[in-house]
Amino acid sequence: MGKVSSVYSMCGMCAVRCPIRVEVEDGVVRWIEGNPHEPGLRGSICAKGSAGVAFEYDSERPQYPMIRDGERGSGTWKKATWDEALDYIAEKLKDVIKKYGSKAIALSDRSGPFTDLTTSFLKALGSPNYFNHDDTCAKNVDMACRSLFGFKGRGDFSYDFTNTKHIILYARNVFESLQVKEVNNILDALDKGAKLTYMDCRATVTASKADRFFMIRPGTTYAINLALINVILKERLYDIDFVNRMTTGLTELESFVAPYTPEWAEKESGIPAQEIINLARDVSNDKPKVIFHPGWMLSRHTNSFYDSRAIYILNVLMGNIETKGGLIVAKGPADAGRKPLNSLGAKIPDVKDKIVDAEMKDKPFGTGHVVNLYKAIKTGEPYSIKAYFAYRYDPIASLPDPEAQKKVLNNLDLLVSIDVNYSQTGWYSDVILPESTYLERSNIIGTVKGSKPSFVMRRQAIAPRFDSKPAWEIFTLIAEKMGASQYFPYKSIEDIWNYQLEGTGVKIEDFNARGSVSLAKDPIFKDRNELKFKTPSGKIEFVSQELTKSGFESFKQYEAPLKPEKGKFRLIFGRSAVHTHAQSQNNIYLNEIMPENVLWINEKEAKDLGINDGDIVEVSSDGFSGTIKAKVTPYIHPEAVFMVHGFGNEIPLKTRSYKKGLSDNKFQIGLLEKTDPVGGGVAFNECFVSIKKG
Ligand SMILES: Nc1nc2c(c(=O)[nH]1)N[C@H]1C(S)=C(S)[C@@H](COP(=O)(O)OP(=O)(O)OC[C@H]3O[C@@H](n4cnc5c(=O)[nH]c(N)nc54)[C@H](O)[C@@H]3O)O[C@H]1N2
Ligand SMILES: Nc1nc2c(c(=O)[nH]1)N[C@H]1C(S)=C(S)[C@@H](COP(=O)(O)OP(=O)(O)OC[C@H]3O[C@@H](n4cnc5c(=O)[nH]c(N)nc54)[C@H](O)[C@@H]3O)O[C@H]1N2
Ligand code: SF4
Ligand SMILES: [Mo]
Repeated sequence: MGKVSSVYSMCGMCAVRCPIRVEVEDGVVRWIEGNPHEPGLRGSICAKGSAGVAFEYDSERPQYPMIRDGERGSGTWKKATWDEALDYIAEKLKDVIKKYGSKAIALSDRSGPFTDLTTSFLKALGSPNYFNHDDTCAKNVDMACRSLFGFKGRGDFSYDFTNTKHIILYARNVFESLQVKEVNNILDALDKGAKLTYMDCRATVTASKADRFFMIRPGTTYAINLALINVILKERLYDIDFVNRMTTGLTELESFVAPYTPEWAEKESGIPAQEIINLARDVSNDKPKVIFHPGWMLSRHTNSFYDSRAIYILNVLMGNIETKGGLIVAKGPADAGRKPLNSLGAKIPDVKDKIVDAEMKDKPFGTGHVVNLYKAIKTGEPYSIKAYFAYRYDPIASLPDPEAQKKVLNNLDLLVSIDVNYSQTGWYSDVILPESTYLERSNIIGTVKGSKPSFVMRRQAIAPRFDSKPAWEIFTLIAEKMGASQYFPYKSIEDIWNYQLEGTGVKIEDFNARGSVSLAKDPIFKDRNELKFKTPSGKIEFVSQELTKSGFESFKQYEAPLKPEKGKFRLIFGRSAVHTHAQSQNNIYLNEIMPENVLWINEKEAKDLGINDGDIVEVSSDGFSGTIKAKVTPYIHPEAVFMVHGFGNEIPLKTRSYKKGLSDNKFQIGLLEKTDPVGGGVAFNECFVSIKKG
């Protein structure tokens, strides 16, 4: 046996970024497990995390910088040195700046604990145009959270699953669309007798573990929520003292929900009125130790903002804010009496220009919506965007309608993808810059908020296998070529770490023992009756001043979702426990477990269409169609069909997944511009398809 070392780092197989311990022998990764020092993790990782070894030793990923050598998307590339590729980028950027100003440069990334690097990079170039993926994920939830609590988003709460008595999940498939720590905590709670209520249009693994499962009509959770609030207020089942003390707008809420009875909700959702009443009474008995999880999936209809808002309101009515077993306000370093990390952008002058969607007409609540970035690229309004970096982000695979997107992206003078895989966006770019993998690089230090805030470090475990670079170096080199090296003066990751940690009392060596540094000895709890929220009133605003000011209502009348015509179905989607979005389908292990997706269809509907389990069926929407195997099952609502997202790869260099399965995004034609009008989230679920035997 060679020399074995152990490195604490962070998994990179999905955006959850679980803490890991990596075992390295003679420079080769032999073993990856969950960081045993992390109490919630207890050494576990998921299948995708374990398959990190297969990802690392795969050669079907970018191995050197590549510059397009043909039409966009033609798939013909020139191998380039880093100097050539970065010179090419710098030259284009300088041209763009000369013609349109620095604000014509945009970047989007996956968000998370390391965005200080990308936002500071843009600041150094003089652009305000930073975006993340959230319009396609949980933007409506974030905006709902902001409207009630004044918080930035859902991340300002953590959930105390371990101590809760009742968890209510709305299309939040926790056991497949997973986060390892959350799964462990929920299983612990269930072991201790907590109840689980789950609503989905389909019976998932999570449904199989639930005490109550509602197979609900697509798009109707809002009806259930309005009826729950109705019962809870009418029967005075809420935490009266907390609500009176901490909220504004209760009277308005009461009169708004009055017509939304359980009997009415039954007609909308298909869930019996008595079940809704029972749920309301049951959770109220368990309050405040209950968690209504605001989920993500509710983010994908046109009523999702108000639906998510209703879920937060239910939490508040339970008085579960800042209580054990409820929603805990996430604490940052300052709450622990500690100095936060220095921002890499702290010494860079502020950018004068406003982000491109700040002055758009008909825009949703807040700014930084990536769909608005697309609008600006398309129309040049309110000003032109001509250069776009997609860093750790694959919009062509994750926003609707790839073909419509490509037309928009053709307006760019420069499109750069910085990725560890060949992504769909990379394949359409002018330049692909390969980042070193999460096992081959270190990141800037990140802050993780929670009841015990901490600083976290992703640390290089092995040398890069190919001619790749870590993001911090890529952005430093571009800044240098753009004449902004005074703002990015770093020569090594240690330079960056030392600068970030200055004055915090934490040193680089402090991460050696367990990979992170906790900033508080014990969980920080505040007195829930003394909480000051970041809303204009300092209270939880059922009637939101900020919404009113932006011209939006605080309560939205229910509108029934469209019912598909005969022979048509609403296309819904979600994850598998063994894949990450569109990035893992070519992984040699994960591909073996799940090489392609199938189409779930209700057995009665299938029978009418003459479709048997395992038949090949044709799925079509507005001019696009494809074939896929049918999974005929009683466990999906008859109005919906379902497929796992992320398949149908069209990049020949990924040979194992090439043309396997179908991409849900391709059916979502016209949805690039269909969003929740207030939250701004993409209304992916407004997609209808026809099915026939193939
Ligand atoms: N139709 C449809 N659309 C969807 C969804 C759906 O289910 N159906 N899901 C939505 C949701 S919830 C989300 S969050 C988004 C996700 O959409 P994205 O954020 O685009 O997806 P990811 O797979 O997280 O990763 C994006 C890219 O990052 C790359 N990457 C991974 N690790 C690294 C790294 O260490 N460095 C670099 N530079 N790149 C890396 C991956 O190879 C991938 O190309 O998609 C959304 N869009
Ligand atoms: N294995 C794995 N885990 C992941 C990820 C991954 O890629 N792979 N990605 C992570 C990310 S970025 C996210 S956002 C989360 C997503 O976590 P979730 O939102 O929990 O996951 P999804 O699988 O996208 O969707 C959950 C369910 O929504 C249901 N659904 C669809 N439409 C409707 C509807 O109208 N009403 C109701 N009631 N249900 C509906 C689908 O049937 C599906 O089972 O997962 C995270 N965890
Ligand atoms: S959930 Fe799995 S893939 Fe995602 S970071 Fe954790 S171990 Fe890695
Ligand atoms: Mo997501």
